[in-house]
Amino acid sequence: MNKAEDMRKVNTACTLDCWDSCSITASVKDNRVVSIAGNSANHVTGSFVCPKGRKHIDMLYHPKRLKTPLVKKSGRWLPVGWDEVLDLVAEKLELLRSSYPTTALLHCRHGGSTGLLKSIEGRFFNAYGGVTEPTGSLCQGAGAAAQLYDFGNLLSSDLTDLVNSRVILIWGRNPAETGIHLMPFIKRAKDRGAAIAVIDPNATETVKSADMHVSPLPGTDGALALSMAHVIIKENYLDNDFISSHVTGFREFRNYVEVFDPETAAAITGISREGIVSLARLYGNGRPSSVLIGYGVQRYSNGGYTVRAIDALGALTGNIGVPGGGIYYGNNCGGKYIDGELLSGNKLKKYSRSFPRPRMAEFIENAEDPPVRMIFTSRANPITQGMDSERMIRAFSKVDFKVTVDFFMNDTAQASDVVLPCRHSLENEDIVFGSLSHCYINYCNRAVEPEPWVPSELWIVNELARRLKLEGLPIKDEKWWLEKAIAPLTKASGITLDDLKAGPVMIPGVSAVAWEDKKFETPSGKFELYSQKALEDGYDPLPVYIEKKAKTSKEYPYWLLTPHTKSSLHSQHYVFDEQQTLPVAYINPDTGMKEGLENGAAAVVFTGTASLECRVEYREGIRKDVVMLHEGCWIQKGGGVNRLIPETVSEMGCHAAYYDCSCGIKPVDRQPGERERGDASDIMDENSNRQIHK
Ligand SMILES: Nc1nc2c(c(=O)[nH]1)N[C@H]1C(S)=C(S)[C@@H](COP(=O)(O)OP(=O)(O)OC[C@H]3O[C@@H](n4cnc5c(=O)[nH]c(N)nc54)[C@H](O)[C@@H]3O)O[C@H]1N2
Ligand SMILES: Nc1nc2c(c(=O)[nH]1)N[C@H]1C(S)=C(S)[C@@H](COP(=O)(O)OP(=O)(O)OC[C@H]3O[C@@H](n4cnc5c(=O)[nH]c(N)nc54)[C@H](O)[C@@H]3O)O[C@H]1N2
Ligand code: SF4
Ligand SMILES: [Mo]
Repeated sequence: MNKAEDMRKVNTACTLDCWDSCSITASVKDNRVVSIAGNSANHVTGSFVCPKGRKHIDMLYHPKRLKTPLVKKSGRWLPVGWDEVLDLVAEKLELLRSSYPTTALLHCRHGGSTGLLKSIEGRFFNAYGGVTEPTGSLCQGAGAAAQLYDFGNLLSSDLTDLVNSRVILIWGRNPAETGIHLMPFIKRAKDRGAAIAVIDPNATETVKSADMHVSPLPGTDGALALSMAHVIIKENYLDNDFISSHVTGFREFRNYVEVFDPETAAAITGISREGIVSLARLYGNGRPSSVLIGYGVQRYSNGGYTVRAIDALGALTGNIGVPGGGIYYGNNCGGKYIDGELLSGNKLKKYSRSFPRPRMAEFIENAEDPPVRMIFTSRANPITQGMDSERMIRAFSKVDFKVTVDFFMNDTAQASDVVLPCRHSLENEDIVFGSLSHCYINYCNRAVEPEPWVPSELWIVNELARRLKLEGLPIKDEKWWLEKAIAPLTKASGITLDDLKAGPVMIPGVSAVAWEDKKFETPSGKFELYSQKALEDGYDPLPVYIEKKAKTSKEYPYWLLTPHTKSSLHSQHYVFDEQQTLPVAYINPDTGMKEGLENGAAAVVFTGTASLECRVEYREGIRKDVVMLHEGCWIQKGGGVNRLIPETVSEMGCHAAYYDCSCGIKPVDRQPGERERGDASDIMDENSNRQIHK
């Protein structure tokens, strides 16, 4: 057999929690993935995969990938067999169930993998009796709540439609680093003459592709948008037909924005009067204009109103539901074709309890009736990625028994009592749908047979269900679950699992232009500038401007921004960082001069919550009142920016207001002989670092 015949190409998808959910093809030889390429059958993600996508191979074969279940005994990790560990976990579950309502268990899952079947634990825990689960969001919840008030759903046009735009505002979003497949569409629009403006207090890679960079004071974009609305109304860039047929509350909104004249807004946002007027004119004149709203803009305690104010610009100018005119934020296309109840098993639960996701540590500390006695974490790294990491570590340490399912000994695994390894998406059958960039459903065909020691999450919960004699979780294989999960799709369109296996399939009936029919899913059927529903929920019915919670002061004169880094999907790719390196704090060179910090100097960033040693890097173009550190680096590797950030919640959507935080920065004041930084060992159990692999 020659080499070419040995190589197999397997259709699958990138399961990282990224906007793009790329359709990919894995080349496999001798049961080993040798390369990963984009699958051009997906017209949005095409043949390109980003470095993180290619790194799935290194993840799969990483020497530190967990090879066996580990149990912490007297502070040391001991490898144990699967039967032993599952007996132990089942025994703890049995004990908990006999002593408390099952809500004494907190199930923390997040976006580690977007595979549909990975959520089967939801059904397991509901069959078990119903457990404590998070509500709200660490990701896009404030803006999502806003869009539900305005549009009644989250829909975005196909990215190809951007080439019809004459103006594109990229607002608090950084696609060049966080969602790369958008960039070719931006470029195409630009080549056809579109003007591109980026609104971001940071000088990102995306800014380099723009014609205009507007850099507001963090968390003041609501005032900027309302002032643009003021200009749009005053200078009559309105689409009166759209407003009269499809918008509620224009009069009330017009009255409200009267006070947001550009002078007033300039004082709030730090953008000049002229800057505000020209941005409003650019957008208003565009026809059609699009806005790509990112998630950075809503990680504030006023983030929901901010997104509502930006949405309003589309409604005033009729840039909604027309080719080239759109407000892009999220995309719920396809959800109705998946049987959510099947995988969640919501109807099975006897007990239920929820807590606000951004306040997980506080909840664990204070929960009563029952207290939290067990935490089961999967596809999540709450200690590194949740708010207030040190508080989270303390909260974890108070809970009797913690189980984490993961590939690696990350910070959350380290703070657990049992760690269970699991399969990578290249070793699993699964389905990925719900990309924010396109409306394809991807089937993950199993690329390689896993080592016998790596079970799927499905197998793990099946084994636990068998031990606990749970009736609500039938012991079935992947095919059975996936076929049932897509039953609504098959019923509506005839698309079967075999069709999906053959390559990416476009969700049927999705219009390339979102809201083309102007049938909004709000109570009135219109775009709601005035939302009665918001009023009933305790909010202002209009998109109003409220100030964010955090304040700068003499001690904390800077805004701490902690956005996502290009090189890692959250904490996941920091597994490749062997060395403990200081996190980088990006500041404007003028800020460096002012604080006595040279480029490359060691510095301490401090907030009212904690401090972190880092290395300064000058960045031209970043606001002078901003200190920027990327999120994601593990605490055990010297990172942990979320140690600095208190548990702060947005006004709507119960969302983590990570960027609503002020800080100071100063040179390191180290005594001779003192170690380079106060690293994680002061807050993490040093023994848990010692891992034994047999
Ligand atoms: N490489 C990589 N890609 C990723 C991820 C990753 O971790 N790494 N994560 C994925 C996930 S889960 C998500 S949610 C998305 C997020 O994707 P994005 O929304 O693009 O990313 P963020 O880093 O949240 O923030 C975007 C920008 O908002 C800016 N920003 C912060 N505050 C303000 C403000 O007050 N006003 C304005 N106008 N801008 C502000 C930040 O400076 C940042 O450049 O990315 C996804 N893609
Ligand atoms: N400061 C600050 N903090 C932030 C943000 C910010 O902008 N600033 N952004 C927030 C956002 S948008 C998000 S989405 C969250 C992300 O928060 P998380 O989803 O908790 O973050 P990840 O680092 O992606 O951790 C996912 C874990 O899942 C594991 N994993 C991957 N695949 C699988 C699998 O198939 N099975 C199992 N069991 N585990 C798997 C990975 O190894 C990793 O340890 O972080 C939030 N945190
Ligand atoms: S991380 Fe995002 S852009 Fe990269 S391969 Fe995965 S889905 Fe595609
Ligand atoms: Mo996210």
